[in-house]
Amino acid sequence: MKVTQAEFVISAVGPDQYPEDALPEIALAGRSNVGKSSLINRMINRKNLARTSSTPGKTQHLNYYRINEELYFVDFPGYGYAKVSKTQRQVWGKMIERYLLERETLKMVLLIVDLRHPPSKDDELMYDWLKHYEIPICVVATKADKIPKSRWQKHVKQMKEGLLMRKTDSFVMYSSETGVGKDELWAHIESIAGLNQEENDQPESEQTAE
Ligand SMILES: Nc1nc2c(ncn2[C@@H]2O[C@H](COP(=O)(O)OP(=O)(O)OP(=O)(O)O)[C@@H](O)[C@H]2O)c(=O)[nH]1
Ligand SMILES: [Mg+2]
Repeated sequence: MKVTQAEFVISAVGPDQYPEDALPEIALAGRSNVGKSSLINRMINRKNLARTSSTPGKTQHLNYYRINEELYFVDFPGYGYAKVSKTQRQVWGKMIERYLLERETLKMVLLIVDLRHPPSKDDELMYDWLKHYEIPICVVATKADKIPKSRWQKHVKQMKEGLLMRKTDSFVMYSSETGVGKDELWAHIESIAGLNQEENDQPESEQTAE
C-alpha cells in the first residue's frame, strides 16, 4: 500500500461520533505502552501522527485515522495499565466492547503484543473474547528489534502457544523501529479490507480499452 494521505479524524467516545462514510476499519487493541500508536505511524510513514509516549495511558478514546480516503485505523486505549482507575477502566471497557460488537464496518482487529514476552493474562482474555465473537484477528508481535534475530522463532512459538492461537488466525512479526513486517501487514490488511481489488482489475480494464 502506498500511503499518500493520512489524517487524524476524531477522538470518539461513542457511536454518535464514528465517521459515517462507511470505509473499512482496522482496529488496534493491546496493552498500554505495547506500541499501538507507533505501529500506525510506521505503517503510514509519519513520525507522530498517532500520538505516542513513554508514559502509558496516552490514548484515551477511539482515535480514528483516515488513510488514502480508503480505510481507517482505529487506535484503542491500552489495557492493563495499573494507574488507570477502576471506573475509568470500566468506561473504556464498555466503549471498546460496544464498538467491537456493533461496528459494521470493522474488518479486523490487530491484537498487538510484545514479542519479547509471553502473552499477558489480558492479551489472552482479549484474544479469547475476539475469537468468541468471531471477529477476524491478526496477532501482531511488535518490538522485534529488541530481540536478536536468532531468537525470533523461539519467541514467535512462545506467543502462539501462549495464546493457544488457531492456525486460521494470521500472525505478523513487526517492528516500528526497523519496519520489519510492515509490507506483510499491509498486504494482509488490503486483502481483508478488499482494497487491492482495483489494482488487480487494472490490467483487464486497460486491455478492454485498447
Ligand atoms: N524499540 C522499539 N520501541 C517501540 C516499538 N514500538 C513502540 N515502541 C516504544 O514503546 C513506547 C510506547 O509506544 P506507543 O506507540 O505510545 O504505545 P501504545 O500502545 O500506543 O500506548 P498507549 O497509547 O498508552 O496504549 C514508546 O516509547 C515507543 O517509542 C518498537 O517496535 N520498537
Ligand atoms: Mg497509543
